[in-house]
Amino acid sequence: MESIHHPNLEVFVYQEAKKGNIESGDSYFTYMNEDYFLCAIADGLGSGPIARQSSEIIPMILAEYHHESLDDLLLRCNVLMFKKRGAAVAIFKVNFSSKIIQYSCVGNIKFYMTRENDDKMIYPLPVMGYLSGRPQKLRTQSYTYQPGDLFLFHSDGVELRNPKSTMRNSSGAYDLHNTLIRTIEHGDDATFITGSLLQ
Ligand SMILES: [Mn+2]
Repeated sequence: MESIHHPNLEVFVYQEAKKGNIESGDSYFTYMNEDYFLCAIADGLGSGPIARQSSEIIPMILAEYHHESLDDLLLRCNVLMFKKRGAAVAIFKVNFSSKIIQYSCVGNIKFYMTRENDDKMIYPLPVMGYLSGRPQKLRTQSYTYQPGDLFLFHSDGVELRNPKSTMRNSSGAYDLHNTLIRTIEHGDDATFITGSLLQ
């Protein structure tokens, strides 16, 4: 398990491969500097190495161009999907000084954010489809956050009946991580990333 522990945030990553495959068709990416945290999940179409060939483009591009806008990053990734199977991709950026999260997603990746003592849950809707190398419509959404807010980010290998109550019943990112490992159905390519936004 990869985890990040920092005054600005705490993050835990879980990934597994479809039963019988060595490699997951999902890829993920995290990067952090003093100004922002960038995080992405890519779910390659198909499974195994073929799926991986598409999804692994995303961490490679983000590692190099993490300073660019989310939509520019997705467009770079989209171009490189040409003649590959394609991938569902979601990226978010946490800006520490402005306390703003930006989110952009094409396809079936989910992001939720909850706040203690507040019944609302942030749940940005994706642009439908997947990155395929064809012209792609994109939409970045922005939200403010407060210290203590909890997020959950996952590929479609994770199925949750009630993400809101699962999140509200956990005491933080690590607790949520452990709860999900215990409760999700295992056996598909799956990635989930839980995080607590701190100062
Ligand atoms: Mn999947």
